Amino acid sequence: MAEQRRPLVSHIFTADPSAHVFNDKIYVYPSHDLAHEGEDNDNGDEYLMEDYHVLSLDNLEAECVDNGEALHMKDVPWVSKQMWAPDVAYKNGTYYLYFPARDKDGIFRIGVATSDSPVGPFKAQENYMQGTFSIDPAVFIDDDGRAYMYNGGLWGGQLEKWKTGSFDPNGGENAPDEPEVGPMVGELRDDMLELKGSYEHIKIVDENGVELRAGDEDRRYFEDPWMHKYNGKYYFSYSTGTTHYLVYAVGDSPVGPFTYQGRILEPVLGWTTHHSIVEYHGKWYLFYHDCELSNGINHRRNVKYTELNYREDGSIITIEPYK
Ligand code: FUB
Repeated sequence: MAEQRRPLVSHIFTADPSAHVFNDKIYVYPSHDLAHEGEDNDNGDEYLMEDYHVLSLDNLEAECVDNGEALHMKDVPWVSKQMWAPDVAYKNGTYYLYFPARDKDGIFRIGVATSDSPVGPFKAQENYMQGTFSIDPAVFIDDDGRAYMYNGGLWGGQLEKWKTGSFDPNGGENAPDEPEVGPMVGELRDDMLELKGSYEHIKIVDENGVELRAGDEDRRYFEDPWMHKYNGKYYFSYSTGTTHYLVYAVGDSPVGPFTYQGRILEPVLGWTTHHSIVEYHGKWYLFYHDCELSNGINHRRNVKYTELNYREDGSIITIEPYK
């Protein structure tokens, strides 16, 4: 391939790409940004997405195909608005689409929809996954077949409103010298439709084993979790939000703790940065978005990919998006 740092498609705006290889093809599950004229704010009100389209590539030289609408908000009984960053997992002949959206009370929850095809159409469950909250689900199936969902996002994503275990509309981030509000992880049931049991905040620690501080904005978790396994280690990666980095932390268990390692991607054009990491034919790729097509309008994004490389010691070589 193909250093493809160009938008994968340009006929629609796309963001938050979750890439997977199914049957030797690459499938990308993005959000579908709408080109409205609304103002941006810290609550993410400008991200008014209503549906999902699945993109696919027969190989990395092939044209990217938009397989059309795979799920629309109107067909999800519990959703009121804002279908944000999705992910897909495959198990036992079924593709499971995980997606966040606001419920009828305006609270972000995680839903799931199923299909027997990787491009859908997907049929949503009647209700959201019980006990889930906040945004940005990413599902990882370990070598032993156990599946884990990672999720959470601050500010518009409401993660900090769940610190007490129930929704507090006035809940805020912790003080700068207190531990960060960590992302969530929960194992999924065998049927992949609900959490199995515990749903806990993940601990991300520094080189001394101390939990990252809420004020450590260059390193603390903001949103956009992803999990991949490389040489037997669990790589938990995420966006730092306010400082616009994609970073990663490594651990020995899929549920953490994870030790902060460094940056994957320097800031891109646009406020948000969001990614996935996938292996294809023995090489690793970072899928991400920026706002190239709209010249920097934060809610009109486009997905891209580039190759991702590791050093001998397993560390990731930081990518400069425009060099
Ligand atoms: O696309 C809406 C939100 O923007 C996502 O959920 C976040 O990760 C950020 O990319």
